[in-house]
Amino acid sequence: MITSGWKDFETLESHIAREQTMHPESRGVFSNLLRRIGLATKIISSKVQRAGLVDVLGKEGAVNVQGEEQMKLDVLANEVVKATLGWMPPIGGFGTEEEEQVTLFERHEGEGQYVVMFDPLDGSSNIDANVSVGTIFSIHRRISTGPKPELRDFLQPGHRQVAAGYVIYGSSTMFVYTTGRGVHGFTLDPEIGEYILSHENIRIPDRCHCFSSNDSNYSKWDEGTKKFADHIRYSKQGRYANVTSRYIGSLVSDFHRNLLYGGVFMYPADAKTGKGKLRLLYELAPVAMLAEQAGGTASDGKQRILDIQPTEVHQRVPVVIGNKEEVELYEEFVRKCQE
Ligand code: AHM
Ligand code: MG
Repeated sequence: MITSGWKDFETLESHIAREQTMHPESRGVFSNLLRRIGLATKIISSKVQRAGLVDVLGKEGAVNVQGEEQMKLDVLANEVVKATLGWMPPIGGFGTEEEEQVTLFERHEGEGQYVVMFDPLDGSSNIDANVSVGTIFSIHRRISTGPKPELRDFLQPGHRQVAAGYVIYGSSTMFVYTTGRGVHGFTLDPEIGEYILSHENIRIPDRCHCFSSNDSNYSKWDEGTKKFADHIRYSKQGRYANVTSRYIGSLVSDFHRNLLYGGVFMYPADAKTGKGKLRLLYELAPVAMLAEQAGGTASDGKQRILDIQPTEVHQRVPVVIGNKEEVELYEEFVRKCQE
């Protein structure tokens, strides 16, 4: 069908090019990088879609740096990301959930300005059941100046990200990203193989429609967290009159749904260990940037996720993310219970 207006056909490529014109000093290096991420995710999308047909379902037989069993598709997605991006001169280094060490490249002068972090296939424990999974990315400009990046280039707080986003492999494949100028979503048209702008300037609706957490962990939460969860789910009053529980167990999918419907997602700390499950650098910082750009926010219960100074690449932190009102309410519940 031919629809009217050039905007109907705005592709990820043209959107990135238009964004680039907002930065007259830009030489297109960063835009190329984003485009290339688009390509990597198209390849992963095709693998995910054919997963039942080719031998990529099931466990790889190895355990990753997190101590988690790797699925074959985790390994495949990681390889695709590396092969598609590793050679690019603007990338000084990258880190992924699947590898303990970050990879550093020695580039020519004036190159290697960015470091990129990925969760190549988030939510992959769901993959054999055909549940939506995703790829998450985070891009920082390097702060070191030598020929090779250093660890501190990766250990930057999330508010310094120059771009972040995810791709959700669901009933359709969507690329959602921000460069700090709003959140934009593109749906992959499988017939032409292009991401087409379908969700311009996404804003999280000002209502708490969904409450998302892994409820089987309830007994492990601290008092403030339990009270907050009970209040949102069971008070059935005012703003929470129509709240509903929704949890997929795939961060990208849970976050994406709440971004579009309004609500709050949390993966709080285990009260005994004080530790969260989700990883700061390649899971939470990117989605926190998207949340803020869409009018929401994200916190570890005490401070903004984007203000946390990372200390290690695979650091895990607790999180509550979604509408501002609920995230602030969570902080208040936690504070009151600690007084
Ligand atoms: P993964 O990166 O190994 O897939 O793990 C992260 C996933 C998130 O997508 C999701 O929010 C969370 O783990 C679900 O954890 P749980 O199964 O404990 O509810
Ligand atoms: Mg993950």
